[in-house]
Amino acid sequence: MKRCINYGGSTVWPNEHKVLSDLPESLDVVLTIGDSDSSGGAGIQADLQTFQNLGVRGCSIMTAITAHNEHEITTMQPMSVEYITAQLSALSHFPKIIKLGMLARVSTIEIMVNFLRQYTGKVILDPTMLSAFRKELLHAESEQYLHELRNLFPYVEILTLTIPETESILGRTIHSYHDIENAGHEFLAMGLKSVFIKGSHLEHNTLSQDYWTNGTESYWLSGQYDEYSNDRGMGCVFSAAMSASLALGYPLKDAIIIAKMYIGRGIRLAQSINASTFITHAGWPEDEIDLPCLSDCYHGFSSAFSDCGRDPIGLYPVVDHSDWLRKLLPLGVNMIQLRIKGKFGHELENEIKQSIEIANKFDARLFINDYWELAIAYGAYGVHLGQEDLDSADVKKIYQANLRLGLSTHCYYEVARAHAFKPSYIACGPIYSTPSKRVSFSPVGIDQLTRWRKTLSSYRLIAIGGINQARIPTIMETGVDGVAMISAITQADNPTQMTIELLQMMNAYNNILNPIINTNPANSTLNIFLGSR
Ligand code: TZP
Ligand code: MG
Repeated sequence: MKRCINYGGSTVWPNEHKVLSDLPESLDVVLTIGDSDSSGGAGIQADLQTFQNLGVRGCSIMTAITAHNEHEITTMQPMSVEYITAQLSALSHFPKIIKLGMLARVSTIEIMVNFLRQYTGKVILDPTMLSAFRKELLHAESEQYLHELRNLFPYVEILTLTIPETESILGRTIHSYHDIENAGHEFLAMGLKSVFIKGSHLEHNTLSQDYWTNGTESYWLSGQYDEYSNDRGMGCVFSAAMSASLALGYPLKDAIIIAKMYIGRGIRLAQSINASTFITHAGWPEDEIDLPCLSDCYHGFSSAFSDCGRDPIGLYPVVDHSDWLRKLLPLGVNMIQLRIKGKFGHELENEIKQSIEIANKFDARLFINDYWELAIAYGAYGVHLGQEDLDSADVKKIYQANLRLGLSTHCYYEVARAHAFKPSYIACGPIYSTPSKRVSFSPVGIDQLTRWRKTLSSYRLIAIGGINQARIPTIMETGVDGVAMISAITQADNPTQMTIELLQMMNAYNNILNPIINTNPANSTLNIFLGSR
C-alpha cells in the first residue's frame, strides 16, 4: 500500500514513478541510500553487487551522482530535495533493512532524520564521507554536514567508521587502540546503539584490528589485511554485506562476522584494473583465511592447542557417568566426553577421577565438560567448554597444562570467538532440534554445517544436536570429523548394540578413514602472528 510521508516539510510529491511497487514484503531486500559511483568501485553500484552476491535483492535511492574513474573523482552532483523525496515516496514498502551511505548534503540528512522518525526497521550508517576520493566532496558544507550526521544516530543500529572518519566526527586524532575504544564509547553517548571502528589505518602492517561495542558488550576482530593500494569501496562493501546478512535474518553479531569475511575475501582477491584495485565479489565467503579472530582484546590471537592426534574421531558419545565409559570404551569408542550436570563436591570429583582412570586404561581421549580445574588436576586428555564458560575459565591454564580444548559454537559470532582460541576441535550445533540441551539458537541445519566445514578447514569439526542413526549419512557427507551424540546412545533400547552399529556406520566414511592430519591450525597464515599466551 502506498504511503505519503512528510519528509522534512518538503511539499513536492511526484509519486507516479514507482520503483518498488509490487515487491512482496517477505523478500529479503535492502534499501541502500547513497551516491552513484560511475566507476562501479564504491557507492550504490558496489552495494548492489554485494547484495546480489549474498542472495539479497537491493533497491536504491540516489543521493548524488559522482563522476569517477579508477583514479579520481571529477565531479559530484547532489540530488535535490525534490528528487530525494520523490524516490522515497515512490517506495511502496520499506524494507526492514536500510543502509545509509553518503548523503552528500545537509538537506538530505534532514530528510532522512524526518523519515527515520517513523521507520521501524534497522538502519546501518556508513557515512563514507572521507573515503579515498571523497574527502573534498563536502567542501563548503563539511562542518555542518559532520554536525548534522549526529542527528541520525538515535535511529541507527550500527555506525561503521574508519579511523579518519572517526577523527573527523570527533574532531581529534586517534593514536592507539585505547583511543579507538574511547571513541566507540563516546559515539554511544551520542545515542547510537552500536559502533564499529575499522582500525586498519592505525598500523601499517598486514593485520586488521576492528572494534565493536554496544555499551554492554565489546570485542575486537583481528584478521589479515592485504595491503590495498586504493581503499575505494571497502566501507561500502563491508556495510552492504552487513546489511544483506541482517536482511537474511542473521543477528547483528553474526552479520558483522559475515561482512568481515566478505570484505576480507574481496580485498584478498582484489582485481587490478588500470593500476587501480577493485574488490572482488564472489558469492558467500567461506574461506578460513577470512574468518576473523574475535576477542576482548586487540591482537587477540592465541597459540594453537595440541590437536586430537592422528586417530580419526567418528563417534563421540557425550555421557554423564563413568559407568558409560565402562560400557562404551570396550566397544571401540576412542573419544568421549564426560558432561556432568547437577553433581558437586566429592561425588563430582570422584566421577571425574574414575572416568579419567578408565579412559587411560583404554587409551581413549576423554574430554571433561565444564570442570577444567579438575580435568587439569587429574590429567584428563582434554576439556570441553561452552561459550559461557569462556567468560570465566582460565584458558591459558588449560593450555599450559597441555590439555586439549574443545569448544561449542552455535553461530558465526561464536565460531569467530572459538577461532581466536585455536582449540583442538570445534563443535557446531545444534544441527537439529534436541531436547538434550536448552539453547537459545535455532537449529543450525545441514547447509550451514556444510559451510562451516569449508570455513573451519584446518580444524577437527564435530557436529552435535539431534543426531541419530538415521541422520548419520547426511551428517557425514558434510565432511565433519566427528559426531557427538547423547540421547541416540544413552536412550537407545540397547545402547551397546546401537554403539556398535554407529561405530560401523561411521567407519564407512572417508573423512573418518582419512582424517585431516593438519588438525592444528599451525599452518594457517594467521599463525605467524600469534602472540604468546
Ligand atoms: N550441545 C549442543 S546440542 C547438545 C549439546 C550438548 C545436546 C546434544 O544431545 P543429543 O541428545 O545428541 O541431541
Ligand atoms: Mg559448559
